[in-house]
Amino acid sequence: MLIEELEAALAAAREGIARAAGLDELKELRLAYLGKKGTITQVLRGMGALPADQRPEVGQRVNEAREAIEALLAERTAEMEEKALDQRLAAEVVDVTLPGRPAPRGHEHPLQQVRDRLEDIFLGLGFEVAEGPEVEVDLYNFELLNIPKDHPARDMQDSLFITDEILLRTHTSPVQVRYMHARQEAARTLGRDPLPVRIIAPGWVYRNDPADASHSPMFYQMEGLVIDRGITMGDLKGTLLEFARRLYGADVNIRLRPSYFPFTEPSAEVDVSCAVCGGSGCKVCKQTGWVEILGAGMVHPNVLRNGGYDPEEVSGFAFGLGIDRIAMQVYGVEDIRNFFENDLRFLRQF
Ligand code: 2U9
Repeated sequence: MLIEELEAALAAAREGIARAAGLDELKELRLAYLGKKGTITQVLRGMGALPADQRPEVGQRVNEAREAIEALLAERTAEMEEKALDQRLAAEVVDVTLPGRPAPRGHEHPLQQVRDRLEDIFLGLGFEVAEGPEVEVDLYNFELLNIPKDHPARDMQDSLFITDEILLRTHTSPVQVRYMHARQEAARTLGRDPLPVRIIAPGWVYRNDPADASHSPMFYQMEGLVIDRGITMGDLKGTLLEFARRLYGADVNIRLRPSYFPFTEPSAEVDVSCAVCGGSGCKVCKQTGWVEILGAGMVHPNVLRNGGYDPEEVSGFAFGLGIDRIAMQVYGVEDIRNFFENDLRFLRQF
Protein backbone atom coordinates (compact mmCIF):
# COMPACT_ATOMS: atom_id res chain seq x y z
CA MET A 1 0.00 0.00 0.00
CA LEU A 2 2.75 2.44 1.00
CA ILE A 3 4.89 1.27 -1.90
CA GLU A 4 2.12 2.03 -4.38
CA GLU A 5 1.67 5.47 -2.85
CA LEU A 6 5.39 5.97 -3.13
CA GLU A 7 5.51 4.89 -6.78
CA ALA A 8 2.56 7.16 -7.61
CA ALA A 9 4.24 10.10 -5.85
CA LEU A 10 7.50 9.44 -7.65
CA ALA A 11 5.73 9.31 -11.02
CA ALA A 12 3.88 12.54 -10.28
CA ALA A 13 7.11 14.20 -9.18
CA ARG A 14 8.89 13.13 -12.35
CA GLU A 15 6.15 14.56 -14.47
CA GLY A 16 5.88 17.79 -12.44
CA ILE A 17 9.63 18.38 -12.53
CA ALA A 18 9.77 17.66 -16.26
CA ARG A 19 7.02 20.16 -16.96
CA ALA A 20 8.11 22.86 -14.53
CA ALA A 21 8.45 26.22 -16.28
CA GLY A 22 10.70 28.02 -13.84
CA LEU A 23 12.95 27.89 -10.79
CA ASP A 24 10.09 29.00 -8.52
CA GLU A 25 8.01 26.10 -9.63
CA LEU A 26 10.89 23.69 -8.90
CA LYS A 27 11.13 25.13 -5.38
CA GLU A 28 7.43 24.50 -4.86
CA LEU A 29 7.79 20.93 -6.12
CA ARG A 30 10.67 20.28 -3.72
CA LEU A 31 8.48 21.47 -0.86
CA ALA A 32 5.53 19.44 -2.08
CA TYR A 33 7.53 16.17 -2.18
CA LEU A 34 10.50 16.55 0.11
CA GLY A 35 9.40 19.30 2.49
CA LYS A 36 8.27 18.70 6.10
CA LYS A 37 4.74 18.01 4.96
CA GLY A 38 5.81 16.69 1.55
CA THR A 39 4.44 13.47 0.11
CA ILE A 40 7.65 11.48 0.43
CA THR A 41 8.16 12.67 3.99
CA GLN A 42 4.62 11.56 4.83
CA VAL A 43 5.37 8.10 3.48
CA LEU A 44 8.42 7.92 5.66
CA ARG A 45 6.30 8.85 8.67
CA GLY A 46 3.71 6.25 7.76
CA MET A 47 6.42 3.57 8.05
CA GLY A 48 5.94 3.39 11.82
CA ALA A 49 2.66 1.54 11.20
CA LEU A 50 4.33 -1.16 9.06
CA PRO A 51 5.34 -4.57 10.27
CA ALA A 52 9.04 -4.55 11.17
CA ASP A 53 10.05 -6.96 8.39
CA GLN A 54 8.71 -4.64 5.68
CA ARG A 55 10.43 -1.53 6.99
CA PRO A 56 13.90 -2.01 5.50
CA GLU A 57 12.57 -2.49 1.99
CA VAL A 58 10.15 0.41 2.17
CA GLY A 59 12.86 2.51 3.81
CA GLN A 60 15.18 1.75 0.97
CA ARG A 61 12.53 2.58 -1.64
CA VAL A 62 11.78 5.88 0.10
CA ASN A 63 15.46 6.77 0.03
CA GLU A 64 15.74 5.84 -3.62
CA ALA A 65 12.67 7.93 -4.44
CA ARG A 66 14.07 10.89 -2.46
CA GLU A 67 17.43 10.64 -4.24
CA ALA A 68 15.74 10.30 -7.62
CA ILE A 69 13.67 13.44 -7.00
CA GLU A 70 16.73 15.33 -5.70
CA ALA A 71 18.65 14.35 -8.82
CA LEU A 72 15.83 15.42 -11.14
CA LEU A 73 15.45 18.73 -9.32
CA ALA A 74 19.20 19.38 -9.51
CA GLU A 75 19.30 18.53 -13.18
CA ARG A 76 16.43 20.85 -14.11
CA THR A 77 17.66 23.61 -11.80
CA ALA A 78 21.07 23.53 -13.52
CA GLU A 79 19.38 23.46 -16.92
CA MET A 80 17.19 26.47 -16.07
CA GLU A 81 20.02 28.44 -14.53
CA GLU A 82 22.14 27.87 -17.60
CA LYS A 83 19.30 28.96 -19.85
CA ALA A 84 18.73 32.10 -17.75
CA LEU A 85 22.44 32.92 -17.92
CA ASP A 86 22.48 32.45 -21.69
CA GLN A 87 19.51 34.78 -22.02
CA ARG A 88 21.16 37.41 -19.82
CA LEU A 89 24.39 37.18 -21.76
CA ALA A 90 22.52 37.59 -25.03
CA ALA A 91 20.48 40.53 -23.73
CA GLU A 92 23.35 42.37 -22.05
CA VAL A 93 25.93 41.87 -24.75
CA VAL A 94 28.44 44.74 -25.16
CA ASP A 95 29.99 45.20 -28.56
CA VAL A 96 33.46 46.34 -27.65
CA THR A 97 34.26 46.88 -31.32
CA LEU A 98 31.76 49.75 -31.64
CA PRO A 99 33.41 53.17 -32.00
CA GLY A 100 33.17 55.31 -28.83
CA ARG A 101 30.97 58.39 -28.54
CA PRO A 102 33.23 61.30 -29.45
CA ALA A 103 33.78 63.80 -26.60
CA PRO A 104 33.13 67.30 -27.94
CA ARG A 105 36.46 69.06 -28.35
CA GLY A 106 36.75 72.74 -27.56
CA HIS A 107 39.33 75.19 -28.77
CA GLU A 108 40.90 78.40 -27.61
CA HIS A 109 38.92 81.61 -27.60
CA PRO A 110 39.65 83.68 -30.72
CA LEU A 111 41.30 86.39 -28.60
CA GLN A 112 43.67 83.81 -27.09
CA GLN A 113 44.46 82.51 -30.57
CA VAL A 114 45.38 86.02 -31.71
CA ARG A 115 47.39 86.62 -28.52
CA ASP A 116 49.32 83.41 -29.19
CA ARG A 117 50.08 84.47 -32.76
CA LEU A 118 51.29 87.90 -31.64
CA GLU A 119 53.39 86.34 -28.86
CA ASP A 120 54.94 83.87 -31.31
CA ILE A 121 55.95 86.70 -33.62
CA PHE A 122 57.55 88.78 -30.87
CA LEU A 123 59.22 85.78 -29.22
CA GLY A 124 60.73 85.13 -32.66
CA LEU A 125 62.07 88.70 -32.63
CA GLY A 126 63.82 88.18 -29.27
CA PHE A 127 61.18 89.56 -26.91
CA GLU A 128 60.04 87.94 -23.69
CA VAL A 129 56.55 87.99 -22.18
CA ALA A 130 56.01 89.98 -18.96
CA GLU A 131 52.86 90.00 -16.85
CA GLY A 132 51.60 91.96 -13.87
CA PRO A 133 48.56 92.72 -11.69
CA GLU A 134 45.22 93.85 -13.14
CA VAL A 135 44.50 95.77 -9.94
CA GLU A 136 47.04 98.58 -9.88
CA VAL A 137 48.06 101.57 -7.83
CA ASP A 138 47.86 105.11 -9.20
CA LEU A 139 51.66 105.38 -9.01
CA TYR A 140 52.28 102.60 -11.52
CA ASN A 141 49.26 103.09 -13.71
CA PHE A 142 49.68 106.87 -14.09
CA GLU A 143 52.32 108.75 -12.10
CA LEU A 144 55.45 106.89 -13.25
CA LEU A 145 54.15 106.89 -16.83
CA ASN A 146 54.29 110.66 -16.99
CA ILE A 147 50.52 110.98 -16.86
CA PRO A 148 49.99 114.17 -14.85
CA LYS A 149 47.44 114.59 -12.08
CA ASP A 150 45.11 116.65 -14.28
CA HIS A 151 45.16 114.20 -17.21
CA PRO A 152 41.64 113.24 -18.36
CA ALA A 153 42.49 109.49 -18.12
CA ARG A 154 42.57 109.98 -14.34
CA ASP A 155 38.98 111.09 -14.31
CA MET A 156 36.50 108.81 -12.51
CA GLN A 157 34.58 108.84 -15.77
CA ASP A 158 37.41 107.13 -17.65
CA SER A 159 38.94 104.71 -15.14
CA LEU A 160 37.46 102.13 -12.78
CA PHE A 161 38.68 103.16 -9.32
CA ILE A 162 38.52 100.90 -6.27
CA THR A 163 39.83 103.57 -3.87
CA ASP A 164 41.40 106.98 -4.60
CA GLU A 165 44.75 105.22 -5.06
CA ILE A 166 43.75 101.79 -6.40
CA LEU A 167 42.15 101.07 -9.75
CA LEU A 168 41.78 98.47 -12.48
CA ARG A 169 44.73 99.09 -14.81
CA THR A 170 43.77 101.13 -17.86
CA HIS A 171 46.69 99.77 -19.93
CA THR A 172 49.44 97.19 -19.46
CA SER A 173 52.13 99.91 -19.24
CA PRO A 174 52.50 99.47 -15.43
CA VAL A 175 53.77 95.94 -16.18
CA GLN A 176 56.70 97.44 -18.09
CA VAL A 177 57.48 99.88 -15.29
CA ARG A 178 57.44 97.01 -12.78
CA TYR A 179 59.71 95.06 -15.12
CA MET A 180 62.15 98.00 -15.39
CA HIS A 181 62.25 98.21 -11.58
CA ALA A 182 62.84 94.47 -11.34
CA ARG A 183 65.77 94.66 -13.75
CA GLN A 184 67.27 97.56 -11.81
CA GLU A 185 66.87 95.61 -8.57
CA ALA A 186 68.55 92.55 -10.14
CA ALA A 187 71.38 94.81 -11.32
CA ARG A 188 71.84 96.25 -7.82
CA THR A 189 71.59 93.03 -5.83
CA LEU A 190 72.84 90.35 -8.22
CA GLY A 191 75.10 92.37 -10.47
CA ARG A 192 72.99 91.54 -13.51
CA ASP A 193 72.97 93.79 -16.58
CA PRO A 194 69.77 95.87 -16.70
CA LEU A 195 70.08 96.00 -20.51
CA PRO A 196 68.70 95.17 -22.96
CA VAL A 197 65.00 95.32 -22.17
CA ARG A 198 62.91 93.57 -24.80
CA ILE A 199 59.44 92.66 -23.53
CA ILE A 200 55.83 92.44 -24.51
CA ALA A 201 53.06 92.79 -21.93
CA PRO A 202 49.76 91.21 -22.98
CA GLY A 203 46.70 91.29 -20.74
CA TRP A 204 43.26 92.56 -19.79
CA VAL A 205 42.79 96.27 -19.22
CA TYR A 206 39.76 98.22 -18.01
CA ARG A 207 38.12 101.54 -18.84
CA ASN A 208 34.96 103.19 -17.56
CA ASP A 209 33.49 103.03 -21.07
CA PRO A 210 29.94 101.99 -21.93
CA ALA A 211 29.97 99.02 -24.32
CA ASP A 212 29.16 99.60 -27.97
CA ALA A 213 30.24 97.97 -31.22
CA SER A 214 33.79 99.30 -30.91
CA HIS A 215 34.18 99.85 -27.13
CA SER A 216 34.17 97.47 -24.18
CA PRO A 217 34.84 98.26 -20.49
CA MET A 218 37.31 95.38 -20.56
CA PHE A 219 39.61 94.79 -23.50
CA TYR A 220 42.75 92.86 -24.33
CA GLN A 221 45.93 94.79 -24.88
CA MET A 222 49.48 94.08 -25.78
CA GLU A 223 52.26 96.57 -25.28
CA GLY A 224 55.94 96.28 -26.04
CA LEU A 225 59.05 97.95 -24.68
CA VAL A 226 62.66 97.96 -25.89
CA ILE A 227 65.44 99.75 -24.04
CA ASP A 228 69.14 99.65 -24.86
CA ARG A 229 72.04 101.90 -25.72
CA GLY A 230 71.51 103.63 -29.07
CA ILE A 231 67.90 102.60 -29.78
CA THR A 232 66.43 104.87 -32.45
CA MET A 233 63.19 105.48 -34.28
CA GLY A 234 64.74 103.31 -37.04
CA ASP A 235 64.66 100.33 -34.62
CA LEU A 236 61.04 101.13 -33.84
CA LYS A 237 60.04 101.25 -37.51
CA GLY A 238 62.08 98.19 -38.52
CA THR A 239 60.70 96.09 -35.65
CA LEU A 240 57.09 97.07 -36.33
CA LEU A 241 57.48 96.53 -40.10
CA GLU A 242 58.83 93.02 -39.46
CA PHE A 243 55.96 92.41 -37.04
CA ALA A 244 53.37 93.60 -39.61
CA ARG A 245 54.87 91.39 -42.33
CA ARG A 246 54.91 88.29 -40.12
CA LEU A 247 51.29 88.96 -39.17
CA TYR A 248 49.76 90.08 -42.47
CA GLY A 249 52.17 88.87 -45.15
CA ALA A 250 55.59 89.72 -46.63
CA ASP A 251 54.21 92.30 -49.05
CA VAL A 252 52.56 94.72 -46.58
CA ASN A 253 54.04 98.07 -45.63
CA ILE A 254 53.62 100.39 -42.66
CA ARG A 255 53.44 104.15 -42.27
CA LEU A 256 53.81 106.36 -39.20
CA ARG A 257 51.64 109.41 -38.52
CA PRO A 258 52.50 111.90 -35.77
CA SER A 259 50.52 111.47 -32.56
CA TYR A 260 50.68 112.13 -28.84
CA PHE A 261 51.02 109.88 -25.78
CA PRO A 262 52.21 111.14 -22.37
CA PHE A 263 54.74 108.27 -22.07
CA THR A 264 56.39 108.58 -25.49
CA GLU A 265 58.03 111.43 -27.37
CA PRO A 266 57.86 111.56 -30.31
CA SER A 267 54.74 109.45 -30.71
CA ALA A 268 53.10 107.94 -33.75
CA GLU A 269 50.04 106.09 -34.97
CA VAL A 270 51.08 103.12 -37.09
CA ASP A 271 49.07 102.03 -40.12
CA VAL A 272 49.55 98.85 -42.15
CA SER A 273 48.77 98.76 -45.87
CA CYS A 274 45.47 96.97 -46.35
CA ALA A 275 46.12 93.23 -46.65
CA VAL A 276 42.66 92.73 -48.17
CA CYS A 277 42.93 95.04 -51.21
CA GLY A 278 46.70 95.57 -51.27
CA GLY A 279 46.27 99.31 -50.83
CA SER A 280 43.91 100.12 -53.70
CA GLY A 281 40.94 100.75 -51.38
CA CYS A 282 38.14 98.53 -50.09
CA LYS A 283 35.55 98.25 -47.33
CA VAL A 284 38.06 97.04 -44.74
CA CYS A 285 40.37 100.08 -45.13
CA LYS A 286 37.42 102.39 -45.82
CA GLN A 287 38.89 103.18 -49.25
CA THR A 288 42.08 104.63 -47.74
CA GLY A 289 44.42 101.70 -48.45
CA TRP A 290 45.63 101.81 -44.80
CA VAL A 291 44.44 100.24 -41.56
CA GLU A 292 45.51 101.59 -38.15
CA ILE A 293 46.99 98.74 -36.07
CA LEU A 294 48.95 100.31 -33.23
CA GLY A 295 50.41 103.31 -31.45
CA ALA A 296 54.08 103.71 -30.72
CA GLY A 297 56.86 106.12 -29.85
CA MET A 298 60.25 106.73 -28.26
CA VAL A 299 60.04 106.24 -24.49
CA HIS A 300 59.75 109.63 -22.77
CA PRO A 301 62.91 110.56 -20.82
CA ASN A 302 60.83 111.01 -17.66
CA VAL A 303 59.52 107.44 -17.99
CA LEU A 304 63.02 106.05 -18.50
CA ARG A 305 64.14 107.91 -15.37
CA ASN A 306 61.09 106.71 -13.41
CA GLY A 307 62.06 103.15 -14.35
CA GLY A 308 65.60 103.66 -13.09
CA TYR A 309 67.33 104.19 -16.45
CA ASP A 310 69.42 107.22 -17.41
CA PRO A 311 67.96 108.85 -20.55
CA GLU A 312 71.44 110.29 -21.27
CA GLU A 313 72.82 106.76 -21.61
CA VAL A 314 69.97 104.69 -22.99
CA SER A 315 66.92 105.14 -25.15
CA GLY A 316 63.95 103.01 -26.03
CA PHE A 317 60.82 102.58 -28.01
CA ALA A 318 57.40 101.36 -26.98
CA PHE A 319 54.19 100.38 -28.70
CA GLY A 320 50.66 99.34 -27.82
CA LEU A 321 47.88 97.55 -29.63
CA GLY A 322 44.43 96.21 -28.92
CA ILE A 323 44.37 92.43 -29.38
CA ASP A 324 40.57 92.64 -29.80
CA ARG A 325 41.02 95.28 -32.54
CA ILE A 326 43.51 93.09 -34.41
CA ALA A 327 41.20 90.08 -33.98
CA MET A 328 38.29 92.09 -35.40
CA GLN A 329 40.37 93.00 -38.45
CA VAL A 330 41.85 89.53 -38.95
CA TYR A 331 38.50 87.72 -38.62
CA GLY A 332 36.22 90.44 -40.02
CA VAL A 333 34.23 90.75 -36.76
CA GLU A 334 32.19 93.96 -36.70
CA ASP A 335 31.15 94.12 -33.04
CA ILE A 336 33.72 93.81 -30.21
CA ARG A 337 30.97 92.60 -27.84
CA ASN A 338 30.87 89.28 -29.72
CA PHE A 339 34.14 88.35 -28.01
CA PHE A 340 32.66 88.68 -24.52
CA GLU A 341 29.18 87.21 -24.86
CA ASN A 342 30.25 83.54 -24.84
CA ASP A 343 27.77 82.66 -27.56
CA LEU A 344 28.96 79.30 -28.86
CA ARG A 345 27.39 80.00 -32.27
CA PHE A 346 29.94 82.81 -32.57
CA LEU A 347 32.90 81.11 -30.88
CA ARG A 348 32.63 77.86 -32.84
CA GLN A 349 33.50 79.72 -36.02
CA PHE A 350 37.14 80.18 -34.98
C1 2U9 B 1 56.40 102.22 -20.82
C2 2U9 B 1 56.76 103.20 -21.72
C3 2U9 B 1 55.99 103.41 -22.84
C4 2U9 B 1 53.13 102.06 -24.56
C5 2U9 B 1 52.44 102.62 -25.74
C6 2U9 B 1 50.82 103.09 -27.17
C7 2U9 B 1 51.85 103.81 -27.70
C8 2U9 B 1 49.47 103.02 -27.73
C9 2U9 B 1 47.23 102.19 -27.47
C10 2U9 B 1 47.06 101.30 -28.62
C11 2U9 B 1 45.60 100.96 -28.73
C12 2U9 B 1 46.43 101.59 -26.36
O1 2U9 B 1 45.05 99.45 -26.77
S1 2U9 B 1 45.08 100.81 -27.11
O2 2U9 B 1 43.96 101.60 -26.86
N1 2U9 B 1 48.59 102.30 -27.04
O3 2U9 B 1 49.19 103.59 -28.73
N2 2U9 B 1 51.17 102.40 -26.05
S2 2U9 B 1 53.19 103.60 -26.80
O4 2U9 B 1 54.14 102.90 -24.17
C13 2U9 B 1 54.86 102.66 -23.06
C14 2U9 B 1 54.50 101.70 -22.16
C15 2U9 B 1 55.28 101.49 -21.04
C16 2U9 B 1 57.25 101.99 -19.60
